[in-house]
Amino acid sequence: MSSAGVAKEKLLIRPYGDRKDDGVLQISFVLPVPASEKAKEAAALMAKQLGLSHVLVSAMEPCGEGYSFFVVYGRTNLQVDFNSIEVPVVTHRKHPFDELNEVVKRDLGRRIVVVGACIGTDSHTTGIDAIMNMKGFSGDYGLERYPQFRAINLGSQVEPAALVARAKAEKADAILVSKVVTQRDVHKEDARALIEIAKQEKIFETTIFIFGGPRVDHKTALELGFDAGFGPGTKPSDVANYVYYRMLERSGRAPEPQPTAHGTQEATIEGASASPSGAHPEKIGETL
Ligand code: B12
Repeated sequence: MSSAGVAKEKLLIRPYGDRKDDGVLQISFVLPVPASEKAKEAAALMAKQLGLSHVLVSAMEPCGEGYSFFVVYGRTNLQVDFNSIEVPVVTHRKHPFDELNEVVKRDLGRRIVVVGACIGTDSHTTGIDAIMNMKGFSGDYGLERYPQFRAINLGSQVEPAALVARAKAEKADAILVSKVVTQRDVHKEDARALIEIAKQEKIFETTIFIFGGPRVDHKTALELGFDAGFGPGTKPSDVANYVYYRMLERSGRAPEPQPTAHGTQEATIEGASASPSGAHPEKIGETL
């Protein structure tokens, strides 16, 4: 059902291999046995048990001692109704660099303070650096470059408590959290710990929490108590615009999406939006 309560027409889709709707897909996995004809048969059996037909083990490679890696093709008769899927995303204006600095100055009358780090034992600095460092990422300046942002990058292996403490000391408007290692869901564990500490330190309600990393999406971030989640390909300008609009929204001044005064286009910031109903309602406002 659409939000207006009108049933949407179904759009059934399935994987496309050689011909549309043939259901052909490719999976890859590791089995904890050395490569052999028997291991190959085990891989085929695994694929059949997953419900695939026309199974073909197209590659088997040794992968460490006593392990083997497989690429297997097969066909599925499953399908999904594309029109029944709802994913939280937001459309709002995305200002270019100079324009964003202007509107921050005009609308907020001060610099936005953001404090970020890659938390826990995670030593991957490149994600948070891409967003915060002067140089930025993919031709897009980082937050340090914005005159209207004060960006404090604490680097990697920062304990959640240390990040919260620094953010509190700096009266940060937003906390930027990066997690790249996701083994055993450590990213979620650390993210939850950070939110808990922020609540204890009484900055949860007044701060914008942003979660990022290669395996982070907006939905997961909302579930963990963050305002927004940003995944692969995020540009610093996505984050800068998100924080500005979120601050306006929280102060009850968010405008309707519309072309900017400077005539630039509206843009979609993938992965940044208000929450689906029910998730952390105390922190969620209207979609911008
Ligand atoms: C470089 C690298 C390293 C370097 C890191 C150097 C550094 N200074 O960062 C070194 C060699 C140190 C390293 C170490 C390890 N690594 Co490593 N590493 C990589 C590698 C090859 C590239 C990562 C990278 O730099 N990406 C480029 C950045 C720009 O992309 P990104 O992080 O996705 O960031 C973007 C978005 O995600 C988003 N984003 C990220 N953070 C944030 C934060 C905010 C607030 C926002 C808004 C957005 C955002 O914006 C960014 C720009 O678009 C990846 C594999 C790969 N090809 O991705 C493995 C990888 C990440 N490493 C991996 C592992 C396992 C490790 C080790 C644990 C290995 C080991 N056993 O010792 C150790 C880590 C130890 C530790 N204590 O953390 C695994 C992680 C598996 C998992 N999912 O858990 C990967 C995926 C390799 C693999 N396939 O196994 N690694």
